[in-house]
Amino acid sequence: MTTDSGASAPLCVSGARSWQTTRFVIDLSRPRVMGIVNVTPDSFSDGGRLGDARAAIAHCEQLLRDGAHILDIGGESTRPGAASVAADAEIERVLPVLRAALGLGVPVSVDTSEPRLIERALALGADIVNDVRALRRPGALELLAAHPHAGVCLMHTRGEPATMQQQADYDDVVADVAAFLHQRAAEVEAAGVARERIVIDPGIGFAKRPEHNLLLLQRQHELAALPWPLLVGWSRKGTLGQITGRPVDERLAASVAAALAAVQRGASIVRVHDVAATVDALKVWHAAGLP
Ligand code: HH2
Repeated sequence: MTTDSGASAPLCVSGARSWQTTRFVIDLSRPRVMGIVNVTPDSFSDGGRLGDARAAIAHCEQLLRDGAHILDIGGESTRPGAASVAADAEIERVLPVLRAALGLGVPVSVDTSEPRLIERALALGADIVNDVRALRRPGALELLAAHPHAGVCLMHTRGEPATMQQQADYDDVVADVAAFLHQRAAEVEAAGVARERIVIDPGIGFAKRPEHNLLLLQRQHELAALPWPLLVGWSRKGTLGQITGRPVDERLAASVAAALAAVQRGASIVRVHDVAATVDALKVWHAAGLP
């Protein structure tokens, strides 16, 4: 799946896409599963459960047994309406878990926009920065540009989680999101981050109403046509609740279905809570000759 990074590691195998990160080159010729580790008191689906570092590390180990290819550790809830978290608290939550996760032999991503945490995480050897604000906080882009290899995920959103749903107005959401991602990824490249280090994400549920999220899935091929690999996170999100009428803890089947649909429409990486079910579904999908 991955090869150790470094100057001599091959970036692409037979033309297939890959994602350069600090220690690994992730082969994207097969869909990859990013397992979510929320070290937050208030995440929308699993908040509070992994509050202490030991529980979070045990959860990382479980996600790897379940087949996760990448771990994504976050200390800020970004659900609609979430209060902003103080940088010190976020850093304190994430660093001990990150330190342990970096010893588990897989690429580790830090889900943050906070430049002080980005700096500390990169200094520890984090492989990827997953930023829902696409490196728009002052200093964030410079930190990635100064690093030789770290991967980055640039996501579309508008405003801050507390108020973002008030900005969910689009003439053509797919065209708007594609234009934003195209422009932001080009800016990040121009700042010195090589193309093979960048993936893009439409930001399902971020400043979007259910109809916007569904259009982004129905027309996802328009995003997949952009020159950067696509990461998508549908797991347990509100639009799935709206479609199925189910609360957040009963959205497993809906989440797996959405992940498969995203892969079929060109996503290279799916960000999920339920790793075992998603990995099984992708194995059957692959055995059936689907992408
Ligand atoms: N969604 C969430 C958080 N981070 N990162 C990317 N790249 N894409 C996403 O869709 C995405 C993300 C929100 O989901 P979750 O982490 O489950 O909840 P919370 O933000 O409440 O912790």
